Amino acid sequence: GNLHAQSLQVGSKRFTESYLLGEIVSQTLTAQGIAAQHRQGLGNTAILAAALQQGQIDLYPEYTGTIVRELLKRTSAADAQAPLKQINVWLKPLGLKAAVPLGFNNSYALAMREADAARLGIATISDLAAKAPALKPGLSHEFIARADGWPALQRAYGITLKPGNGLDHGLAYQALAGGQVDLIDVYTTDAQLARQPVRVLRDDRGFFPRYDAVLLMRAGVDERPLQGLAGLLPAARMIELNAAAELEGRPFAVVARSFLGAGAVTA
Ligand code: PBE
Repeated sequence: GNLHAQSLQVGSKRFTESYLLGEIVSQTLTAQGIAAQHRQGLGNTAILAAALQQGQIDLYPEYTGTIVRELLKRTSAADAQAPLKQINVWLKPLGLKAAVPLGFNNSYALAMREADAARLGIATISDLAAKAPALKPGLSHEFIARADGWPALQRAYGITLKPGNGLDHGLAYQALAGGQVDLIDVYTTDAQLARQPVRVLRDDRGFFPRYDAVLLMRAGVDERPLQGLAGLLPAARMIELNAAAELEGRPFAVVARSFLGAGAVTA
């Protein structure tokens, strides 16, 4: 076979945390003598899922809520809380499995500038819906289009705001700080959340499912060499790694190497 066929292809989505996890996974495999290549930032969820099903990649970091809502298209509230075992029953007909829960939840949330939220008295998404302030949303492209994103959130809460133009998640905090937009979707492990005066609105109706980070792979991939990563990343640790890459500008591979080198995984 060709070079690709001989080494495991690890994919990642186009945001800081996914790049970092892709590096952590590929370095963990390599450290155990398993040839692996990281295909970085291939695109959004739909692109990664298609690449996996078509065999262009063998595995990539994904999130339970994303698997249930976006890949499996299961809409019930109960399904969103399904344990990994149940998720794997649903994944099996697709030739896929999810394994190695990494230890953190990275949920979508809505956020505003702290000053606006305080002035308008908005603490929850219900407050946002009830007060219907004239805010300009700056939502990420994927969030606007996803099954667990804006249209369903709008329906669940009766929000009347129009979503406006989409933006790249990497630019959202800057656009919020600069006043170009007033309401953004955030990921709860974003490094910038702790560094900016933003208020994350409480999801008081429990709209968002859990988004526990796991590795999604083709059914034939052996997850055992990666089992050492299970539970190694509490949210606070993931946020630190995201900060090292995004705020301190350290290369993904370097951040991943120092995490693994700190005795994170023993082969
Ligand atoms: N997440 C939260 C999403 C984006 C926001 C990381 C779970 C995902 O990549 O599916």
